[in-house]
Amino acid sequence: MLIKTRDSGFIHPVSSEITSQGMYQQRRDMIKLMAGGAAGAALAGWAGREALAQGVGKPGKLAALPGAKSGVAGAVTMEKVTDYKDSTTYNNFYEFGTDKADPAKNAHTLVTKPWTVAVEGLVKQPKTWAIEDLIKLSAQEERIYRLRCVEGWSMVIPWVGYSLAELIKKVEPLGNAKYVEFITQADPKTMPFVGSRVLDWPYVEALRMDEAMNPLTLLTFGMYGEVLPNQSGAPVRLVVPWKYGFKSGKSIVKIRFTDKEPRTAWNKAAANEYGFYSNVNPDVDHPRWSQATERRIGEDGLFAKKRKTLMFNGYEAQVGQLYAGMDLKKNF
Ligand SMILES: Nc1nc2c(c(=O)[nH]1)N[C@H]1C(S)=C(S)[C@@H](COP(=O)(O)O)O[C@H]1N2
Ligand SMILES: [Mo]
Repeated sequence: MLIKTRDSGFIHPVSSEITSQGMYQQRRDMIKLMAGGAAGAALAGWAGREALAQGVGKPGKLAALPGAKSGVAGAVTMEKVTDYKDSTTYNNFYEFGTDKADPAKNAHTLVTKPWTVAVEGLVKQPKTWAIEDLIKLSAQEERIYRLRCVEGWSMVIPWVGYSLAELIKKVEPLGNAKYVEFITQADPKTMPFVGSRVLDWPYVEALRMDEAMNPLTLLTFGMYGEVLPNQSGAPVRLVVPWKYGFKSGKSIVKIRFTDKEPRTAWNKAAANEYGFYSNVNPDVDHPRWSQATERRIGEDGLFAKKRKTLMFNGYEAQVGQLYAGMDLKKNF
């Protein structure tokens, strides 16, 4: 169901996402029931093919991008890694459609070569980087992060990249730079939903400078030892593991240093629902649903238990001090 937001009058599909998530789960449950039960050979065959398509996971055939295991505190979890097929077929990338399956189907039209990232605003060294040079700026690390979507699902992914702090140090922010804004690609020729009124394009996200400098904030070029597939934000995205997934902008083309808190795409769409900080917090409900639990993608069977959502997505030891003294109910 599409709903109208009070703030903007824009139609935005947050409620429909919840519905499609529910349908996805039902379908998976059905498949498992049919595969296991006495549903007959024909159905079992279909379920088998469907399971294969959903995928027991091997990375695709993209270029290798290996990274050494990260030494950053908290950057590697021992939890089971989400199947590649699951994490690359259940995505939010609204430039390619609002259904979770749309990005995997549609993002092949994204042109990732040539690609540049302009670093601008309040820095001593503004520069437009060719993606090839940006990749080489620092050593690639593999970090196994949880990423939790505001809608209540999560994944565990071996990302490849380096701390955004490496780039920030290189470009030398001026003393008055307080925020970093991430502007992503918005090309109506290659992104079929840019031009739809779902969001105010380009998709923009932002962090406070100290959040951007935190070593956990990953400038990400790959996953599972390969370059990012288009639907996951090729050729470069952010992963900010203690914040709701939407803070992790995909297919970044511009990084701008500012002195004022930037307006972000989801904040513009519904300010009462999506605050600037958007830290994962089980104690602060979204106005339309609880944030206390989550569903791990790949554990969505009929009897799978929901997981308890952790404060700062489990990264409290690493980032809790960034918010000392702040009222997290106000600064949600
Ligand atoms: N450019 C862009 N970046 C985006 C989005 C988007 O729609 N467009 N969706 C965000 C949301 S809501 C989430 S949950 C994550 C999902 O990342 P994943 O598909 O790799 O899991 O990407 C974020 N980055
Ligand atoms: Mo999300």
